[in-house]
Amino acid sequence: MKNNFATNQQRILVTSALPYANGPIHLGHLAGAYLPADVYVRYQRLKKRDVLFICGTDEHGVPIAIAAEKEGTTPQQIVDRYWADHLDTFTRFGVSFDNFSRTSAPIHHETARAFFKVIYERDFLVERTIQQFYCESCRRFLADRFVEGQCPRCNKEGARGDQCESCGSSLEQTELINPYCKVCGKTPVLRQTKHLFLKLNEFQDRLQTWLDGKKEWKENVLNYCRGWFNEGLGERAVTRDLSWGIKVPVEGYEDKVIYVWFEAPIGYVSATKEWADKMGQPDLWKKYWLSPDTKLVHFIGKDNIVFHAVIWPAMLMGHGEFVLPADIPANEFLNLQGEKLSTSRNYAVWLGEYLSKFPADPLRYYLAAIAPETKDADFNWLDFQIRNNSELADILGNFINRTLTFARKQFAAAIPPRGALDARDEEMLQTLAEAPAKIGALFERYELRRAASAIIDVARFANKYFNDQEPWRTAREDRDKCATTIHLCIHAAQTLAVLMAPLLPFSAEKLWAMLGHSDNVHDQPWDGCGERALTAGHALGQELILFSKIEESQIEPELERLRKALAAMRGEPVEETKTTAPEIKPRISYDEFARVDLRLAKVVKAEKVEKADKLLKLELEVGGEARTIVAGVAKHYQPEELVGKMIVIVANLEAAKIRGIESNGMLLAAEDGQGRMAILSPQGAIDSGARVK
Ligand code: B3M
Ligand code: ZN
Repeated sequence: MKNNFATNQQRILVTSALPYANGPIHLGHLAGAYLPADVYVRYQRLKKRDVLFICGTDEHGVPIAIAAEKEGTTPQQIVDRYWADHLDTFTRFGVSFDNFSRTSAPIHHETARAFFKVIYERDFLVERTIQQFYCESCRRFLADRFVEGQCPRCNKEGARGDQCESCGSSLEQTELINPYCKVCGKTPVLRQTKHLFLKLNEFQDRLQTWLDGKKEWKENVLNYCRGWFNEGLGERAVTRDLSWGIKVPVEGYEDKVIYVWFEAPIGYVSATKEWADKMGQPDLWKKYWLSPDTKLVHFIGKDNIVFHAVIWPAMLMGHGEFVLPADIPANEFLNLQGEKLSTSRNYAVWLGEYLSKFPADPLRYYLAAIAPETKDADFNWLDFQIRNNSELADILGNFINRTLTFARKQFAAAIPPRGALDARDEEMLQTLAEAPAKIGALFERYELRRAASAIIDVARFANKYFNDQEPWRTAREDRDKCATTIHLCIHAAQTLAVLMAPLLPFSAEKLWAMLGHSDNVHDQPWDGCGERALTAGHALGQELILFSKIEESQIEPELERLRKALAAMRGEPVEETKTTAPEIKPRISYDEFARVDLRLAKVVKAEKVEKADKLLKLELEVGGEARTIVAGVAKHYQPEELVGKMIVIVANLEAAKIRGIESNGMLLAAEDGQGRMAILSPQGAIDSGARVK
């Protein structure tokens, strides 16, 4: 039902948010706008749809101008460096853009100015004179982030002229308390300046009606827009007093530039034009942008929602010629080891650095498996290691490996013939036949988490089939049956290669070659890939390890670096890592221990304790009795993860009032020297209230 792909819409234009060219790409970027888009595009290519994938760097705006001043270089030099860096790291991560352009390109300047002119001529812009901060020592107006000060909402220092990062409020720069110039630190003065404002208010009704028709959109995106509509759309300044940017094409505004958020989305159009030029067919871009049949999909992170789902569609409506977005699957944020990312404090995992140590596919897999689709997600190195080792290596990789090793040993590395089928064989074939439609539907709806686990499920099923059919036994007792089993396992491997191609493109290519194919796995048809017949006698290729295990020694340095960055961020001394467990306490008698009444308890309800970021309030059921406890586990567990779980509590601990809540007991959890925590749970089925001894 969520699949809004009408059959006449065979043309899809996919964009990923244009990353700012003032810093390297990190995992937060990937999880938000790049990996989901790439997987979607790769899938659509296998579906043989006409799909075009467009991106490029966002090279204007205040942060880039400031960075250049700080480094004593030009903005152009900075953006040149990062454009090349982004293209390189995206390519190595397997992001398959059809064109990766940049907003400093002449074609973008032309396109953006022409767009702006149309909006101006259609009377959607109005001139307003406003008071703006001016730095007398730098002799310029301080646009947006050039001015900082104390936030009028949360009182934190370092709020920027457009937004406070601490509390997230969007601000008018004149609201800042004790404002100062970001470059020289002096207190600015207010001066008059004129700007052009987009009459966003005139679009509110049309936008609302348009969005009302987008029932299948993600709830987070729709909610966000509703919030904006409820507040009422106002006029928004779309020009800036800056020198770095695209000159405003209106008389009297020659010394001002177009606001970066006005011109950046037009970059999607210019990047398509640039692609068409490169293809030698300059008009080809029109097929995508000027046709109402194009399904335009913008992949973004949640901080970009208002610009893509409200302002950009208003601009498109005002312009009148271009297709409107068909979908905007925005993702939530990715945290890192339980904390918010901070690029300025180096509390981030940088893609380039990752790729210098690990292959791309395990990260693609892990980011898909934990994708922040409906709520913020957490990147955790240990979890990354575990999922790589236990899912990619032990399930998917192992199945491929045992199948191909067996085929080499028993059938001279050629596909054995398929004989009579038993019920298990039929079941295997049916699973493979159904997999493309099932997994395809998930890709179609951008459900990476479920798609990743569905792919592993196919491999898990195939592994079980291998075990159940016992080919090592039938190799001696029933050669035909053994041949059939291995034939079907290779069939499963071939199906898996196509199924995993959108998510694990490099491993899919490797596997395709291992199966003895010389063509490209990314050119195969998705439809029917589970039913594609195998030719008996076809020679298999060279066996390779598909997924290597990741060792603890490989992730330890990563954790160490993040621990240090975090300590520095908090101004704490950098502690040396405790690798040994804490010292054992003095011995006690059995009787002393026996006074502690440990019981199993079932978590019925869990919720955060207000204004206490470490605490969860847990409602428990202990052998038919209800209890409430407060536990300091909120940094490590989400409330919903715990509901239904059986835990161990100290049942006879004296009651304590914690944040006004009476806590009757304490849960048992283990904690190590690295800040990790694990709640203890029983193995096996057992009733709550049972005594633990
Ligand atoms: N450069 C903001 C960001 O990277 C911005 C996106 C532009 S998309 C047109 O978050
Ligand atoms: Zn200044």
